[in-house]
Amino acid sequence: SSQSNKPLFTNKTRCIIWGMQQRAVQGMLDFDYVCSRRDPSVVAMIYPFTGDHKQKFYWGHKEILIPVYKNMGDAMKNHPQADVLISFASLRSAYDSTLETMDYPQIRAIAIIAEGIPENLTRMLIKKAQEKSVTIIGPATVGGVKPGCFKIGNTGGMLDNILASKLYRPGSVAYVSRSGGMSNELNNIISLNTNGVFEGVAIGGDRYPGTTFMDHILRYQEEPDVKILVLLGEVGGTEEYSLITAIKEKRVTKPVIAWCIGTCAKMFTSEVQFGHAGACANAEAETAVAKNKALTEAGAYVPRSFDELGELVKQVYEKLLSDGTIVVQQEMPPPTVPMDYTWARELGLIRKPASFMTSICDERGQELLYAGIPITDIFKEDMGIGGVLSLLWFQRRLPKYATKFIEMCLMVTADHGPAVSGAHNTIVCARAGKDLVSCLASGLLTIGDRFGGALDAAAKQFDEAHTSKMIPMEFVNSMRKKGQLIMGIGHRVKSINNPDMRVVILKEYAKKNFPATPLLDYAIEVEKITTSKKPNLILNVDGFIGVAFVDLLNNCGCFTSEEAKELIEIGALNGLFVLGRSMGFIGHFLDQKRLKQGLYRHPWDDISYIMPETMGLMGENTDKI
Ligand code: Q5B
Repeated sequence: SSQSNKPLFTNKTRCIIWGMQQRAVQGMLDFDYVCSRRDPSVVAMIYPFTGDHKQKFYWGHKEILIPVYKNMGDAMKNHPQADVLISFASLRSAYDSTLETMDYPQIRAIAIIAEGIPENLTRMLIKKAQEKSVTIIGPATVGGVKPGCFKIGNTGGMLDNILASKLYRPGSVAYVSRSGGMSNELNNIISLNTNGVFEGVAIGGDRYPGTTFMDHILRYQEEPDVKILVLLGEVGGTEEYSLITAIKEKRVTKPVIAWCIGTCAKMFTSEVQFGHAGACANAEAETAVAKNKALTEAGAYVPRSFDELGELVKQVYEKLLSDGTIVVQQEMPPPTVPMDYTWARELGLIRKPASFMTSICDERGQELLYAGIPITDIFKEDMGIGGVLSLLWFQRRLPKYATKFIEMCLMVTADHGPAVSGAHNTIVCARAGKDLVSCLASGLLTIGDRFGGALDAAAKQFDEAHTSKMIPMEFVNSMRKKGQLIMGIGHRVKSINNPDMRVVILKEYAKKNFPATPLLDYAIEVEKITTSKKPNLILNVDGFIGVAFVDLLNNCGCFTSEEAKELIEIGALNGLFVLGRSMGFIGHFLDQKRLKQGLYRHPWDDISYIMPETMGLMGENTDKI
């Protein structure tokens, strides 16, 4: 239709992309780079669903930013040199956005990728495009490519394909096809049999393409560097006859190699609709066979089958080479574009030590795995929280009695009232208006040697004493001599006279179900000594879980003694209290919020203010004042 005398694309063409198509844009930039373009062909993107921002892309080795605009007007205003718009709009928004695009006179060409735009809307777009002298490529197309200059979106495939088909520099053959997929095949066929592609356009598979075969062929006819024309038509429509007329009228004088695909349609008894909306013969003349025959008669080079297309292209090319019409240019190697990391890895070309290692959970596959066990099996086998914990913390299945013991530990440590350090902190934090995570964290941060975090240290102290065959009395005395508290001994409110039922429950279970409890028995002997000194120096809940867990690790048959030691060393047992008590802390947080408790301020009468000067006044230097 329009602009047939001007090159549609040059190596200075700037375009705007409609849609958030990062992969396509990167593909275009890589193409530009291997074409040795000075600047990227994509200057901006339009995406109405986010605010204005910038997207990062690679330009060779460098990183560059391309602006993304919410409004088309802003993109046009800020990039007046852009004269092509590539629209990745969906079939629902393509019509409106293309109409809007045509309101900007700077745009000379629009490629519409969307498939399925209603034909009546496409016809209205075509009408407006003709009025405005805008070239539309598509709809329902991958676009087109002009080697050395410009590539529309995903045309030509990935970089390896572009390099293999030498699309980084122009050849002498220009083609038109309907299909985008087949255009890639043409890139391959032409590059294998000639000095390469000069330009190729896939006009799209719809019944009403924005530009026709002839629009492009007439451009190619006028382009001195195009020496051979290739047409890949297909069953349906009568467009190929326009070329036949043009050849007859000598408006097209360059050699034409043509083939219409869909000759197999004659093997069917009824009419066949191929993949494209326009690929259906409505009359005998629209069949591929009839069109191939007519093209042959008009003097086009028509192979006997698609398979022979390459050979025929080669024959025509060699003829033009020998008569001097085509002069082969010296090959210049294209600049190298670094390969994308993910692609290189997929091809097995590179290896890199991983920054992270993990050995407990894998979420990448179809099903989540905990220590290699699919989540469905975990439920099928009713492994419970104890089972899950043993997989994630210890990387193995533990016997049922052990996973039940773990669950019991979590249950008994779940809460011990609002007065303990952690719950108190959680409450104060909640009353200061903080969120769940902050309040929970504030509570958890109190867990340590004195409160709730004595499990590992208790396990270690008792185990070392027991392994070194110290009798309980020696152990107690040695600790006193060192001036150290025995971890896991002592409680603020529980005592021999007010036994801790949590410990009673766990003790009964361990004695009944564990294969052996040597360390627990040892700790009970120690407790007898400490409680004889002070009734509150009981084996407390931390101490009990600590020593009982050592017995479990050592005797359940699932761990070597080294593994058991390591688990205690790295703090696994305190994890039980942390996890269990998190339940309580969250409970206290929710409780405070529910009770709408206001900011807590500790009462002055509960704080003893002792200032340094006051202390001085009461000291021995009083008489000097
Ligand atoms: N004495 C737990 O102390 C507590 C001694 C000891 C030798 C000991 C203290 C202690 C070790 C750490 C430990 C976990 C601070 C506790 C827990 C969870 C909880 C909490 C809850 C929940 C209690 C009085 C006299 C002194 C001390 C001597 C004390 N402990 N001797 N070994 N371990 N234990 N923590 O009552 O001669 O008079 O100077 O640090 O296992 O946190 O509910 O509250 O579920 O939330 O303040 O159960 O035992 O005793 O420090 O005034 O000592 O006994 O040397 O002797 P108290 P103190 P003396 S379970």
